[in-house]
Amino acid sequence: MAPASLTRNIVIFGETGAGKSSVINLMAGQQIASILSPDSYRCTLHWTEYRITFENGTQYQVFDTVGLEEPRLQTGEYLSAVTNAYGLINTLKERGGVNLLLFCIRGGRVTATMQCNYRLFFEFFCEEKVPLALVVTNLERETRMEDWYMRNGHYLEKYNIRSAGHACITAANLLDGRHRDKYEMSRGILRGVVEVHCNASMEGWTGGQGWLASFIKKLVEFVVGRPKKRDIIGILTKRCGMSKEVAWQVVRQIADENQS
Ligand SMILES: Nc1nc2c(ncn2[C@@H]2O[C@H](COP(=O)(O)OP(=O)(O)OP(=O)(O)O)[C@@H](O)[C@H]2O)c(=O)[nH]1
Ligand SMILES: [Mg+2]
Repeated sequence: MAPASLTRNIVIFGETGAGKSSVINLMAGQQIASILSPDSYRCTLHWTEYRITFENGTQYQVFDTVGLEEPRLQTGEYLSAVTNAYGLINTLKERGGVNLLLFCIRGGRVTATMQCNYRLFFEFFCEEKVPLALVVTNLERETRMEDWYMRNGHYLEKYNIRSAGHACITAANLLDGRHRDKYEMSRGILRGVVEVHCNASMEGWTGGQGWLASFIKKLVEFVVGRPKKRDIIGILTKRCGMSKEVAWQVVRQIADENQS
């Protein structure tokens, strides 16, 4: 069995303004992540890390990521996303792998961008190997926050967004009256979902054989135009620190996958 002191790694993702930083603060019980700074550096799959310890001593390392803002990426954004993905998977590998994905969405309409973020993180980055829990925010106006899921769960399924569990919550800290009670209640709901799905006995996922080539190829689906081989070699050598030989191997793997 895994030692009790083991840190679980959580990747949280979702569109800007979905409430990721607020969810981290709610989970932590203190303000550790800054809320919405529109001027901050935003590049798909760029990440910031936070450490959270629950009262029972369980430690979590939460990776707060930048998601897609729209379903399409320009070539430059695509190349930066590849660089960030490579950095993130290597960092996660050093820490023992991903144990849980938290997909943060605002309780409203289900959109195509939500679906793209789900595909990017769950299908492409984690190859469907990591449990995913949905965190639905902005639900303080619901009489019972869980009702949102009753009404909307089937829309998510229509977009092929599937989750192992969900937390219907409010993550807004500055509310008063009964909304304040819902905020406190939300902490319990969120922590419960994290504890249930962040299985300590299951090894963290670190990306399998040929992960990078496979990720690069899948991500092309979101790109406007067709990225050039020499641009991919360029970022793998200049920004990911690979030798030319290894970068060529990756590009050849992508081509092999295309043929098979
Ligand atoms: N009413 C309400 N507001 C919320 C809730 N969650 C977050 N907010 C507000 O929504 C805004 C965005 O929240 P953030 O937590 O910064 O969202 P984010 O996903 O981290 O955004 P980025 O860092 O830009 O990607 C802030 O003004 C929050 O106070 C919620 O459950 N209810
Ligand atoms: Mg944030």
